[in-house]
Amino acid sequence: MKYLCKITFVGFGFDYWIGGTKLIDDRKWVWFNYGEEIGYANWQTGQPDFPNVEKCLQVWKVGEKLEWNDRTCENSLRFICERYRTNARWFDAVDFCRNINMKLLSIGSHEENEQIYKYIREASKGFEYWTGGTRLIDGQKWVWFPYAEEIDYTNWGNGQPSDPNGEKCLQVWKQNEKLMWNDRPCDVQFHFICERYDQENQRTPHI
Ligand SMILES: [Ca+2]
Ligand SMILES: [Ca+2]
Repeated sequence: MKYLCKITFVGFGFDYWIGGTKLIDDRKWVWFNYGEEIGYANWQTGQPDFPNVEKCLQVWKVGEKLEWNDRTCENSLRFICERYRTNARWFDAVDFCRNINMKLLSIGSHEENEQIYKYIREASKGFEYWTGGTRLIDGQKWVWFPYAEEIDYTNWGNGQPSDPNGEKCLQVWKQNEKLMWNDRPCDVQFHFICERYDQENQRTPHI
């Protein structure tokens, strides 16, 4: 099961993640979804307190108020999230997801393809997205990065994949009200979606 979300306000009880982070350049706090620098801030007294390890923004209940705390991103960032308004080359998208301990989206079944399509439609941020699919290893075999799992379910658009020499990364796009797949050159910039690693599948990445 994959979880789809925008990082806005998710959490349990009185601890909530909000979409602030300084993962982008390790210095500025920005709103994750938009890359905008955070203007208003409501840090709890003494926070932020661990600038080198706590790089995501949490809010929590302090007395009767909601105050801010920097916290390690790994703690409970459990959701697949999209970085809006940002296009990136495939390798940069891989790096970005890795920096937040996630990986680029993989799609393992028709149901997942439909689920992602619904999410993309509702998010309305664009209709061309990188996934973690690539055939960079030998130019032939399509695998999901980073585990190099062979891709078995596919949903190629008409005439795709079209160029084994120049198009080695897997993009999904909206075509005739469906989410179709297309091989594209890895250095083109698209939106992208990161997802969490499967809990059941904690093997060491080997690409
Ligand atoms: Ca803190
Ligand atoms: Ca193509």
